Amino acid sequence: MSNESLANLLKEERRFAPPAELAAGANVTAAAYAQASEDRLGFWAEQARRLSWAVEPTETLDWSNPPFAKWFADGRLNVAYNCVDRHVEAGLGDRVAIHFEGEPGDGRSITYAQLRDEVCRAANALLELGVAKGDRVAVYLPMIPEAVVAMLACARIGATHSVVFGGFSADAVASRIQDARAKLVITADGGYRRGKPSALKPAIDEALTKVDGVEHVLVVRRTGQDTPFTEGRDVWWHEITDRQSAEHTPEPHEAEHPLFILYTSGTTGKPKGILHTSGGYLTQAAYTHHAVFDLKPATDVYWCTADIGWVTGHSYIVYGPLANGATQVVYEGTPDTPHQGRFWEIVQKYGVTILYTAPTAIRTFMKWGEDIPAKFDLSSLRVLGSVGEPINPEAWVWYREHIGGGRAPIVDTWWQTETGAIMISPLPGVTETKPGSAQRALPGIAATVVDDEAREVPDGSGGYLVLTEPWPSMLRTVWGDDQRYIDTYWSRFSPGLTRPDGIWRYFAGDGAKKDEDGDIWLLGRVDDVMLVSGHNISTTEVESALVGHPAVAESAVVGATDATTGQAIVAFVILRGTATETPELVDELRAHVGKTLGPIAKPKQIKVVGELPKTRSGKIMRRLLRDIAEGREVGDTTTLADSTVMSLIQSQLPPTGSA
Ligand code: 6R9
Repeated sequence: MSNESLANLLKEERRFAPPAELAAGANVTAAAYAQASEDRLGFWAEQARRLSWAVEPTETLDWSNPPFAKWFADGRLNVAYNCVDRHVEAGLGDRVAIHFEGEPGDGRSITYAQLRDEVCRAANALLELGVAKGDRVAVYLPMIPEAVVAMLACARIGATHSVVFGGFSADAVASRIQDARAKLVITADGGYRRGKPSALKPAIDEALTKVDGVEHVLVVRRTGQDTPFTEGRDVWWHEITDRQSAEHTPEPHEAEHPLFILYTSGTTGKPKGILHTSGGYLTQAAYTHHAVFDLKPATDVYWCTADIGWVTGHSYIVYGPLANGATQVVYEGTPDTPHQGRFWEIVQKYGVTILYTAPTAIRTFMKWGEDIPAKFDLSSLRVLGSVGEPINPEAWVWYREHIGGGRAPIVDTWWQTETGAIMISPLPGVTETKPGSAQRALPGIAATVVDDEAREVPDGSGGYLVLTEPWPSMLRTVWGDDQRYIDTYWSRFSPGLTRPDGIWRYFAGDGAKKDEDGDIWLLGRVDDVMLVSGHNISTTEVESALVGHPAVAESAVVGATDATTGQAIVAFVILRGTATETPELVDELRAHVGKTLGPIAKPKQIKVVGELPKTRSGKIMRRLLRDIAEGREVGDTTTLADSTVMSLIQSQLPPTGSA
């Protein structure tokens, strides 16, 4: 990448001030930035006091052996006690912790007192099954309350959980169980997806033919479908938990005790087991949930639509919200079952006030049309969050307008499995927001954009996003592979490795630019930056320009090898329901990109398709589209949410070569 820039083409002039009422009563004001920059460690020490410690920490950060951090190392706490018991002890036992909404329409509301009892019973069951502090437990469950209970039961007894997304195949589960050396697996007979029961347990049975060391499989009954059972190994969740005591004394664990491992797929190589520990992780998950969503636990109804199998589910369904005593919705299923208004029906039913979802979902709702949310009462919504990918300005504006009623501020939250919690985001009562920008590092967080030589770029330029100070919820290592931790995240821009300036810089793998105000715009993974005739152009910016045209619902842009320009821009677009594909429209789209970003960014080819290849967490897999654009056989599709998408796309396209 050349020094001068990644693309810095997109001009987005719209600005939205925080609503006055929200600003007046906001949990966090602009003063937090100043306070944290004066005394960063003091700021985090203060945030750690949101938690209940059995032994208060006296140390904040130990960075004597970088890049291996210890936070609050001499403190001891129990994470499950912090998420559940302490709220009951504070007299909030009758507050609803979880409104569970099953896909078939069943549901139950679980109070903090009930959650406490369930977590204690599950913890006692794990102990009966021989699970001890330090053991690893794999969790492979649908989005049901038992998933939350299972994670908290592990945390309570000091077992490290490794949640594997319920959509992953037997092989993917097997490699994760093997790498973590899990002793127990918690699964279910199945879950409901798209209106039908979908089996889970058979994948575990298959996975366990390939790995050893798993002593028991604990099986939640969710769908009641026929389920093979291995005598002696498999145990029904309800049978074992029903006979347990609802009392369990939470033992305090060290702040640096491993809380969980979560595997990130990565584009190459075997999945990395990202390790998170207890005190620092919970501190930042709780603080950011309080600050970024302005959570008022007594009155808000919060809903994060992520799956528990992703980091967003860990930090913003389980640990952050529960540590803060929130009332939240947990929904099992898909957004279009039984109809395309299901999300909005849920918002209306529970009076959801804070909604946290992903750009891929928002673009899908745009494609379905605004008349669908318009049928529901969404007036309870007061803060809207976005996570997972850069959000295109047009999708941002649509979200604000058609879901947020033109009032609710949007917080575009940048973070990663590795960062554990939100790092860059507007604050809803403080920030004047800009559609498409995550804007500014949160109080206590240091982020910037550097060039190839690790020099900070001036405002108005692009480069690589780096984090320049350790943070409480940072990953501690890659499970079992310290060297890979150093190589992947720290070697590119840090001292002793490649730089003499003494600053440790965490390389996130994302391209970014700073605008004239110093606000940060994320430009996608650096692998997704195109080099066209010597200019760096980000796929994100071209995609946003396309989505800015009224005929386009979604787009994915790749750089294909080109003899004259190095790379040529190839765009795949999904049209909105009202538009039809014509050569004139394709020309118009190309001209529209040229007008928005400049002629250099005009796609050489635009291909109209019905679907885009996405991972199960909704990220577009551009690598597969590059295979198509370059006329290669399509590579590994095992992490796609829907494995048939690639053949569908190919069948919709004319033979390679034509636009
Ligand atoms: C939380 C999560 C991390 C990658 C990250 C970046 C992309 C996430 C984003 C965003 C732009 C945002 N990403 N949030 N890009 N704006 N608000 O998604 O974790 O699954 O580990 O993915 O997602 O590329 O590096 P994870």
